[in-house]
Amino acid sequence: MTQAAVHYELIKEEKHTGARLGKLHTPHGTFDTPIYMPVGTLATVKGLSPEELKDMGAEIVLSNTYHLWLRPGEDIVEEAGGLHKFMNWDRGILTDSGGFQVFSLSDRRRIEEEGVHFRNHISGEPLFLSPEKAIDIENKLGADIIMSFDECPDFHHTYDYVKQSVERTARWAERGLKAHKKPDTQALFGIMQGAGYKDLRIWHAREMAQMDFPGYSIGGLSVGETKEEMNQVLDYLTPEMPKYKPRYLMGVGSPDALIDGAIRGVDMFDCVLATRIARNGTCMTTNGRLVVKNAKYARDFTPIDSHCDCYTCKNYTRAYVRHLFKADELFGMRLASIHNVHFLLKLMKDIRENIMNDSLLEFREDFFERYGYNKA
Ligand code: PRF
Ligand code: ZN
Repeated sequence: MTQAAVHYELIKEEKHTGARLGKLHTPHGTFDTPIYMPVGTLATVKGLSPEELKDMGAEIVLSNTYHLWLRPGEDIVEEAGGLHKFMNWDRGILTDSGGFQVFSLSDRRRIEEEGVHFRNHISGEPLFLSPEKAIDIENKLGADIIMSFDECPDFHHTYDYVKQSVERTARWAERGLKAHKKPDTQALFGIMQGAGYKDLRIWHAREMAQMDFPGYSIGGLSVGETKEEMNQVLDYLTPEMPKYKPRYLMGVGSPDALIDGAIRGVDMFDCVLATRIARNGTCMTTNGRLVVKNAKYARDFTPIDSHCDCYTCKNYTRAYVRHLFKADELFGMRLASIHNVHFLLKLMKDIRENIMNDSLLEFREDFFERYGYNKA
């Protein structure tokens, strides 16, 4: 009997919502949930050192099978002693399976029962990825949590298409489970799809629950549907998911979606948004988005967010960060990235505190009001 690599401990359910407080026990530490995972696609959270991430309180980062397979190649990472050693990060790592990236990055793909034929988005070289191949790469990369290989169809794709796609994704999940060689050190999560079709979503959730994965991912959201549509899916989907297993909402991480996802019982989130917008000078603040490049900040000697105690806000002003962006200085991107990642980590901390106090709905109201989500 093998020991599961990751164990979810349910600590508390919020009184007025579906939100839950939990602990995720992994081979690289125990993390409080709901949790936000910064994205380090290529084994680096762009511009930030592991020490900086730790100082901010990041506990688990996401990396991508697809990208690391293309470069430097999973064999080099394995030779280095695995992803943790390779990138000098001794906390949690989760790898996505490549399924989504194949569909979002490459053109001319051909999906078959066996897997997907597509082209390298950098060189154009023909490539093939299957559930077995994805798991083999993930086993070599060595993340604590790995994903099964899935297809992520458009939210508004036809019913017939999504039905045959989700049935195939269920078969791929089963093949991934069989191919997984390291269940005692790496937890393989099953990904659930079904676009906007309730019966398909629920069918898939039940099918996957029977396969007894140590955790479940909700895929196929934040792919062009409205926020209301996403919340509707979560409303009927999370109650179908195993209660004592972690629930991960893939690629979703705008501040409102973190709160609304947590309210519906999601435990884990990741998103490139915070770091991506930081690199073009957009900061998330208590009072909404702030585009620090704007001329109005040229003589603004206050911090980006006066409520924030990140390294950037403790030491630098809007005027200085604006200057760095105007002068194309790399440090500006780093300072904005530090602030944005810190902002989301702090938001998750606030969410957890408000679950503890059964005050998540009041917190949501207040946050949305100040962030500007309630304005039409
Ligand atoms: N599947 C996988 N990765 C993903 C997604 C998905 O559906 C999404 C959708 N938001 C983000 N990342 N494998
Ligand atoms: Zn800050």
